[in-house]
Formats: sequence, structure tokens, C-alpha cells
Amino acid sequence: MTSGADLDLDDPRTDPQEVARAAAAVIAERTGADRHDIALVLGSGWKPAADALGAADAEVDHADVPGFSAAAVAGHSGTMRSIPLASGRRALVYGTRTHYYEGKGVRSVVHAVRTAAAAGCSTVVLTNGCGGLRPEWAPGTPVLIGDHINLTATSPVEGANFVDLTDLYSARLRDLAREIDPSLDEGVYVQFPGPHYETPAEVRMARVLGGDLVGMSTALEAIAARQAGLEVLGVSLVTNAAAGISENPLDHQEVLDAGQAAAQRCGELLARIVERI
Ligand code: 8IG
Repeated sequence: MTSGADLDLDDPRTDPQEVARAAAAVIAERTGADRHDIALVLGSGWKPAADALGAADAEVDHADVPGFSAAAVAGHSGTMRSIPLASGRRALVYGTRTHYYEGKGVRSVVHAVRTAAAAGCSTVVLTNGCGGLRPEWAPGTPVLIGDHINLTATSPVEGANFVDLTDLYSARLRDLAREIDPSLDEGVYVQFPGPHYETPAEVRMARVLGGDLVGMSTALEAIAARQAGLEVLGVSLVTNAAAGISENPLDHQEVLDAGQAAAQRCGELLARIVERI
């Protein structure tokens, strides 16, 4: 077997599964935990909520893990944290994700999810910050993802593997989330390629197609998670009304502020879900 350092995820001859196994081996070595049970990907607005999950007993720099791409900004490649849960299980928490718009390829986008599966996880919680199409969803509203529409025109699945996505977003986990917070709404997440936000016409299109949430992540990761056999929970934080839904122009600061404001609620929600998964 090749060592992790030799594996180039971008090389079409490389098996992404092999890179995921190499990454999982490094995570096990660095965290001292032979396996993890639940992975979480924290999107925009969810970082302040992370602390509610509990204290990490190990933190691993992405730069040290095979396939996790080098930092866009020097010294800021991000970290993953290993958190022992009260339930006796262990969470692997990714503080950042690779977005499709970064141009590093779809394999990079879904590598964290594949690594989670290789590390032993049976569940992944995918969170994101996104635009909302329903005016009643004020910035700071968490919404369960019931289904998605993938507008990236690509797939993480390679070869003739016809992965069934009928029940991609676990009904069991959505029910569990609603037991914890009965006020949670549910919607269809539409992944656009980004990095620009939508035009108002594109938001109206998303609405006509059956979308409720617009964003730049999650769908490709969820597909890879399903292929890897993971049970998927998706939770969006509506950080802004989608373009044309409100009068206000879109603003990245608004996203950050909404995350701060919603941190308490989102943190509690995540922590309570993760304990019961
Ligand atoms: I935060 O309004 C966030 N991410 N595509 N549209 C898209 N992505 C987003 C948005 C949004 N808000």
C-alpha cells in the first residue's frame, strides 16, 4: 500500500477510497481513537454552535491528513476535532469544508465525508448557511433538509454506480430532530455552484423547481455520504433571505451576524441531536 503522503486525490488513477482510508488512519493515530461514530460538517454560521457539543480531546490540522487540501491562505487549513460524547460515542467535527467553487474538484469536496465513513462513522450531520426562499424564515432560522436539487451538473459518484437517493435525508433523523425541537421546519435545499449568489430570477427558478433553500454546498457531500452507506442529517441555517425575497442586498456580514445570533439555539439543537443519534 502507498503511504498517505504519496496519494494525490486529483490524479484520476488514484482511488479516492484509498485516500479516505489513509486519512482515517492518520486521524486514528493523531486522536488515539480507533474509530469515530458520528461526523459533523460545520457550515457558515454553525461554528459558534460547535462548542455546545463538548470539549475536544484531540484536534488535527487538515494539512496533516491525506487528501485534505493545502490551505488557500497560509496557516489556515482548518482543523478537525475529536469529541467524546456523554453517550460513550465519539464525534469527528470538521470546522471547515471544501466548496465546489474552489475548483479543487468534486473528490476534494466529498473527501471529508468519505474519510468519516472510513473512520467508522455511520452517521453524518451536514450543516450549512444558506439563503431562504420563505419570507417567514427570518435570518437565524434553522431548517431541516428534506431533500435536495443538485444544480452543479456534476456528481461525486464515479463510474456506472447508480446510487439510490430516494430517502437520502434520513426520515428517522429528521423525526428525531423534530422531537427535540417541534418548531423545526423542513425544506428542499438547492445547491448552486457559486461562488456568486443567485440573481432574483434564479431564486424564482429555484422556487418553481420546488426549492426552499439556496446554497453552495451539502448536496454533493450528501450524495457521497449515501454512496458510502452513511445515514445523513442535513440542517441549514437560513442566514439571509435569498436574492429578491427581501428588499435588502445580500451581505456576508449578515451571514456571520445571523450565525452569532443563532449560535445558542443551533448549538443546543446539534448537541441534543448528536447525543441521541
Ligand atoms: I450563507 O443566498 C449563504 N450561502 N447560493 N445563496 C447561495 N448560497 C448562500 C446564500 C445564498 N447565503
